[in-house]
Amino acid sequence: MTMDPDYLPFHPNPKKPSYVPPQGAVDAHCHVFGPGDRFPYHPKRKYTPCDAPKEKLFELRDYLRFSRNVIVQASCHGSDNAALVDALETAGELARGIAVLSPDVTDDDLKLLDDAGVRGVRFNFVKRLVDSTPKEVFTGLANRVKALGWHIVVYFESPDLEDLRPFLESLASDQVVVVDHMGRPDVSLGVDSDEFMAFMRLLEQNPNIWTKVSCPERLTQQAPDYSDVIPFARALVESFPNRVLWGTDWPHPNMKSHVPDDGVLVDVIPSIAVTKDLQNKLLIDNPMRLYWRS
Ligand code: 0GY
Repeated sequence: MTMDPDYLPFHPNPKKPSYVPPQGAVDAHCHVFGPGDRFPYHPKRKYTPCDAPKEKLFELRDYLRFSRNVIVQASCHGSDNAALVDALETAGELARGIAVLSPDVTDDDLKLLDDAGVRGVRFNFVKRLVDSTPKEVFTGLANRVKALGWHIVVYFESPDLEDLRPFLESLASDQVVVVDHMGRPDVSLGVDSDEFMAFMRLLEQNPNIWTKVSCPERLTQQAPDYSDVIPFARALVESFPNRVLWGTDWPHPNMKSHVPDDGVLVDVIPSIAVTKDLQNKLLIDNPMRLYWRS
């Protein structure tokens, strides 16, 4: 059943971005939610989203002049990937997916997900979003999806980095690990802070760790101006040009401070990737290499 969301709905009419992305650009972090009457939300979810169906996502993709999406399973659907798979089947070659898996997933389930276009599994460590999962469960899942050539996407907040570091490094010893939203730095500490330097070091020391330079809307302290987040994203793009991805984060679950305008978010791109070469890597070469190898 479709229910009332407990946060702000997505922007109904974003501005047309002034920035025109290169032909073939990929929005590498976005979600589909429901609709709840067809794809019910998980009974133990920590929030109830507003419906954000595939049709709206694909409309936004075209409006923003993007070509492809990477759709990431969010916590509100638990490990029921049905809405994700449905969106992937509609999009065909224009989308790939990141699933959430329960430990009892069968090899047949994995094959179906792979056939639909899933190329990775997400491990969520954000305490307000999920109950904690033992690391051995994640390690077991990582080993199982390795055979399919999938990678791992992790979501955590910066205070948890040091605890997670050994685990992330062991995952990244033989698999790509993509960190959502720059590891969620506290931008008020500044780009030279010990906290952000520790995140930069994680990427420096682990060539299989990538990150998404996304979600200024969640990190900023001066919304709807995102200039306080730009130095963080720019530092990552310039230091690791071949290991960064960009995404809208549409439909922006759990936004309570303001409603992000996706057109404004696209207009941030040339400030974080300041040359055409960096923009091509961020929006095309990197996501195509990771998600469209097959
Ligand atoms: C995001 C952010 C959030 C939610 C989820 O799985 C989720 O529910 O990822 C959030 O609330 O920070 O990645 O879009």
